[in-house]
Amino acid sequence: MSVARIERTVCPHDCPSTCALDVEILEDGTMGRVRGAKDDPYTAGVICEKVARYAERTHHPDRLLYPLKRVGAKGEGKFERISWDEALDIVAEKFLAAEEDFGAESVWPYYYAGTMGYVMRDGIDRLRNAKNYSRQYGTICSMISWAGYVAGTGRLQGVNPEEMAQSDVIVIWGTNPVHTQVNVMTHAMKARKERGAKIVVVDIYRTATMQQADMGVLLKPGTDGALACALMHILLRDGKADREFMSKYTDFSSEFESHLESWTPERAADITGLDVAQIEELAALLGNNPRAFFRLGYGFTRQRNGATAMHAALCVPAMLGAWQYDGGGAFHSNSGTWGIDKSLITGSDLATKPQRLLDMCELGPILTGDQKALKNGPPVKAMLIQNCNPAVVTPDQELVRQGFKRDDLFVVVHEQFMTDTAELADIVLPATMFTEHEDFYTRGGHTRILYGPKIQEGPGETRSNHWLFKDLAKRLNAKGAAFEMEDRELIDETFQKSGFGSLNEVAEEGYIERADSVADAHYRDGFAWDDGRFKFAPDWPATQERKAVEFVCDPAILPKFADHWETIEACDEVHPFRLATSPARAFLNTSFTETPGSQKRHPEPTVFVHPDDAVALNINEDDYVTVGNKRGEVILKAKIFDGMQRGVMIAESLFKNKAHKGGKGINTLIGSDPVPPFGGAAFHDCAVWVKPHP
Ligand SMILES: Nc1nc2c(c(=O)[nH]1)N[C@H]1C(S)=C(S)[C@@H](COP(=O)(O)OP(=O)(O)OC[C@H]3O[C@@H](n4cnc5c(=O)[nH]c(N)nc54)[C@H](O)[C@@H]3O)O[C@H]1N2
Ligand SMILES: Nc1nc2c(c(=O)[nH]1)N[C@H]1C(S)=C(S)[C@@H](COP(=O)(O)OP(=O)(O)OC[C@H]3O[C@@H](n4cnc5c(=O)[nH]c(N)nc54)[C@H](O)[C@@H]3O)O[C@H]1N2
Ligand code: SF4
Ligand SMILES: [Mo]
Repeated sequence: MSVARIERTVCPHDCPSTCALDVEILEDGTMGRVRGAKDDPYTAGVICEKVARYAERTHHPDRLLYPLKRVGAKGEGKFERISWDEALDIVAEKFLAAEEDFGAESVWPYYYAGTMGYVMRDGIDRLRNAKNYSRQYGTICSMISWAGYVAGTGRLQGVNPEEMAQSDVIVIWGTNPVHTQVNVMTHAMKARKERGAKIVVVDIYRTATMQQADMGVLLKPGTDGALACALMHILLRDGKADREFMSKYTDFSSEFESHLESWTPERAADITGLDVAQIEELAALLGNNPRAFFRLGYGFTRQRNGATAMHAALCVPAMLGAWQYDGGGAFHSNSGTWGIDKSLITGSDLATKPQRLLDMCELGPILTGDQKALKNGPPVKAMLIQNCNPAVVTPDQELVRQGFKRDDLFVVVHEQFMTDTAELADIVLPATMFTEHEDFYTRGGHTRILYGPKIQEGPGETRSNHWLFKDLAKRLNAKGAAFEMEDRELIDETFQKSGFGSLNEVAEEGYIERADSVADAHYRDGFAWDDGRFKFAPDWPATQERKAVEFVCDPAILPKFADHWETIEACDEVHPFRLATSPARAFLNTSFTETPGSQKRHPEPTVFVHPDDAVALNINEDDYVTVGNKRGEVILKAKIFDGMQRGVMIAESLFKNKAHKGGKGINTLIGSDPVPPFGGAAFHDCAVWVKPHP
């Protein structure tokens, strides 16, 4: 079929690239090819394979098209079609009853980043606030890394990734951009081609990204702090630390210097499993090329010491004085820089009572009545779930599933597909996709705010999240200006309140540029603390004040200086292996687990096993193995791979739970204990036993 028109929009997924897209709309109104916009400087015409095939997802035969009501037992998957009116009457009745019997806090709207659009993602907070429902502590993705980064710089902001074009060394640390944010590679490769920049990748397995690197640093999970400290030890020892920069721009002290004296490369080699020679080689490369760009990912922070590891890694460019140079410095996320006035969308002024804050990662303990996790408040009796698939993605899955099966819990899931979570619901409502509604998006990995218009009609009786909030607000008697607005109006007002101009103006341009000046991005007038100094000695209480976060530990237990903190889930005789659940290339969390192209790339859940471990365990290629710990057991297919240290296992995730033999998904093994200092889940930090599956 021929192409009727090409529309410019934005990828809505939770990926730092937030690509600008050119979408073909065919004669019959369906979606054709999706391409990366060539005129967008960050996308530069390149997108990932899963979104290039987006038509498979939009026009998937399994898309939810009508509201459904559960008729079988919870989780049995038996539903019947009902009307929207009937569905919403039931939802309203259950929510009002929970509020009446157990108080407003017994209702817990739950969401995450299935769409990153502000209107469709964050609008759920407006309903929450207008009704005084329980709040959600959004820890699942970036809480740990945020904490570690801000502890150093004072602000979640860094050097524009396009500056990689001017770097001499690019250190890709704890992220696998070939899988998770392909545009980092575009810019890194360009720097290599044009100016011979060296690419270093620090990871715990030989990822597709590491395969393209000049130097792969393959360490043991949760040991990045030790590597960072040894690098700093060598820089000081060899006179390669920029003392002038440090004295002007950091809190560098003789006390910190003596702390680093003990961090010899030998000590770090012992902990990281690296060779002393390799640590020396990396330190020399950096010391001789301080125009170094540190692209710090999320992956290495999904450890119980992740915040301190992020902080320690971030200290290396500060000691090098890398920030002074164009193309030098660090970047993790720009989420601290948007300056969007979200108050209309989230109804931040609507709440009339304090609402308890429940940790989304503690969903299992919360639903199974753990009083501490419930903050000693009422049980959760009703939930609206959007943009999230917690029955797979949250830790401590046994508890999560047990909780969702409670007969006295009412759950409504608004979804595009019959996910594992939807299957456990009482009411399932069909949702539109990004091309079928209006929204705007920010770029965690870059500097622009992008507008994404509606370019297609949604199929069947799909409705947008915003439509649902408006309708539910009426039935629940929730009041707030934005419940009366159409999505376009809400975007327009939000842009104007934020000082970005009108929606029509932005739509014309396509984006809003929010890049800080080069000087600000490099902190040339000082870091974002009162004294303008980068902190090698973090002030955690001051870091806490930068965002509405809570300590989950006594701050006194945190290391005083950049350090390796021995808090990861240690191996023992029963659990001799360390498992990480690094993202799969063609899935995005559980999104795309339904599309044929992605399923072809990832036919079933696997685990990489080191050849020597395989021999010791009597496991052969493609054997099924059981991986377990005190939280449960999961069955995976073994792939023998020499790309990690002995004792490390990698299960590229996340699959549907039922894609696993035995029906238990990978997060069965992961703990929900909140990671210090402010919470989050240690998805790649897990001690396990492994044995052949009979
Ligand atoms: N294809 C695909 N893309 C995605 C996603 C996906 O699931 N699939 N998820 C999206 C989301 S929500 C996010 S937040 C981003 C996350 O993207 P990233 O920042 O890339 O973070 P992770 O993917 O969690 O992990 C990155 C790498 O860290 C490694 N790692 C784990 N533990 C350690 C450690 O202790 N030290 C070091 N050095 N490395 C370690 C993992 O092996 C992995 O290769 O990606 C987004 N993009
Ligand atoms: N083991 C392990 N677990 C992990 C991770 C890991 O690396 N390892 N990564 C963690 C991370 S970083 C994150 S961010 C979380 C992410 O976890 P989730 O946010 O749950 O991400 P997805 O699994 O992609 O689920 C998003 C759902 O939103 C739906 N959706 C998309 N757009 C819309 C919309 O407009 N309206 C509605 N109503 N629904 C929509 C999609 O169909 C999809 O089912 O998972 C975490 N879990
Ligand atoms: S998932 Fe990431 S890389 Fe793929 S199109 Fe979306 S923003 Fe770009
Ligand atoms: Mo994430």
